Amino acid sequence: MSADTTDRIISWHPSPSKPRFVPPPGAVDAHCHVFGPMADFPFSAQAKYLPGDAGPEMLFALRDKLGFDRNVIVQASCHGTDNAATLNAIARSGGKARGVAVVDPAITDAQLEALHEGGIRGVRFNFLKRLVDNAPKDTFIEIAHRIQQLGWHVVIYFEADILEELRPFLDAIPTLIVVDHMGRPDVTQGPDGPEMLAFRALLDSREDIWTKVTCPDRLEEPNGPPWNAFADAVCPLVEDYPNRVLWGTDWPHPNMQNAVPDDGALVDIIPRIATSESLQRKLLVTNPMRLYWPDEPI
Ligand code: 0GY
Repeated sequence: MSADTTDRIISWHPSPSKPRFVPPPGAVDAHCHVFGPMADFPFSAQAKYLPGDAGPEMLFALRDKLGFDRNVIVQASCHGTDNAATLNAIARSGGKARGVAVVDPAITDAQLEALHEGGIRGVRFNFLKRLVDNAPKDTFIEIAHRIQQLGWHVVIYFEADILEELRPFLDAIPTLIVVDHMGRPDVTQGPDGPEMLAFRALLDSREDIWTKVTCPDRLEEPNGPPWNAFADAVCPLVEDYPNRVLWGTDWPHPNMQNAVPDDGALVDIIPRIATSESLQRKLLVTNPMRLYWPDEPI
């Protein structure tokens, strides 16, 4: 995809509101991305969307405005397997960011070590056909075995309709797994709807499957706020799996250009899904710190 043939997409709010909810000290935005800047970090030739520049300075300004302390930057599909933009953002964070990479199967052990040095602590496997051309399960399993030695985990992005098909693949992953956006269930079915129950069955199958309770804007139609269906469906999940949940903004909200969410409103859903200070601290501080900064005291 080239910049001269396609308009670049802006998918983030120009002036997000200041949230009413004040995150606890040390709060981590555990799912966000950077785009470019393209002049320094060109997008992949296989990118399915061509975003505007949303670099580290913008991300860190939003972090401060929302009252967060740290970021986990997930390599976005538009950068393919070149993690330079993500590494650049981590390097500019002064220790306040770590990352999740997307890697080519041909990556060498030395290159994996360099990613670790650069702050990467996981790899992402993306199964969304609108984002990637293929998702080779056998290759992913091989990669998972290699990154296990670094103490990393696997982040998986899939939609609810392929959960059952993916179960043998998920069972074969030897590391801790984090599922993006709960595997995108239909939250309008409610907390006991079939897709939420299927996802709970996955969580119950292994103690080391975590999830991001993220993206009401992607999971609820029509898009909110107040995202009541999301809050109703997700609140019991946070209560039942309090040590295995993460939260993030998803900024700069890839592909949400037609329904750009206000990041302040997204933060204000936190006390509706994590209803006590204890749950909020686990969701925003203890859990992400255990996964991404295990070397630092909490
Ligand atoms: C997300 C969701 C999306 C995009 C990506 O890597 C990406 O491009 O993750 C999406 O379009 O659903 O989690 O950011």
